[in-house]
Amino acid sequence: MLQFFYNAAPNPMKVALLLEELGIAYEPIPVDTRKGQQFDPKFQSINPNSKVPAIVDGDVTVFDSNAILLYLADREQKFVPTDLKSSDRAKALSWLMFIASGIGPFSGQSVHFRHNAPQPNEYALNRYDFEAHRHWKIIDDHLSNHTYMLGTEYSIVDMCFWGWARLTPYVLGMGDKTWETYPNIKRLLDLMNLRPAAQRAEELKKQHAFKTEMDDDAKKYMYPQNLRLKKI
Ligand SMILES: N[C@@H](CCC(=O)N[C@@H](CS)C(=O)NCC(=O)O)C(=O)O
Repeated sequence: MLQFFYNAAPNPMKVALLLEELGIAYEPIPVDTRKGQQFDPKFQSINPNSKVPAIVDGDVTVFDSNAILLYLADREQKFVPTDLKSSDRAKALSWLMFIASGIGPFSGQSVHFRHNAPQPNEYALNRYDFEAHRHWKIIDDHLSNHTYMLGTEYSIVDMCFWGWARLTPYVLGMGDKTWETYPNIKRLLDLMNLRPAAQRAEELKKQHAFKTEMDDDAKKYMYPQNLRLKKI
């Protein structure tokens, strides 16, 4: 059975949603990153980047969330434009990479400097918050005249959007005001949250008891760079 290495963070949740949409049988395997399980050599042989998600599908191992989305959608020929030369396929690739290389990293750093950094750092927060907003505005503008990210068809690009969009009020530190600024993101998010697969994906984490405390031990695993700064 396909093994799905995950936790409840945005990148694994994209893949949980696709697995649920496809109805593929899978074994969810928790990787508790606050306990340092991402550094277990057995897991590192699956993902040398020591991050979730990753999957093992028979002889095939795939890590990095959007690579997994594309692999599974191609394998099943569902939720992705399959004509490799088509404009729709090119659009899917563009948006997948945009979310992987822009939305994800800038939102992640925005969360870090807003909520987790040991000292306030106005310069870093301003930079990442600015870039997170800039990227989310591009998505919001795009969704002002597209029902789904690729137009009329629901696809893995929407699933990849969903993983992060659920957290934008936290990412941007704006709470419900987020939706006044980004109403089109809210529209698609609400539409997707109605999907039974999205609800099952949200329920998945209840099967496992992930550590919730961000204590010193968790910080050691999550922010190993702090070791270089003696005073933190
Ligand atoms: N580019 C990767 C990023 C994966 C990633 O950053 N995963 C986070 C959870 S969303 C993680 O494993 N964090 C644990 C850590 O950084 O130690 C992807 O899209 O899968």
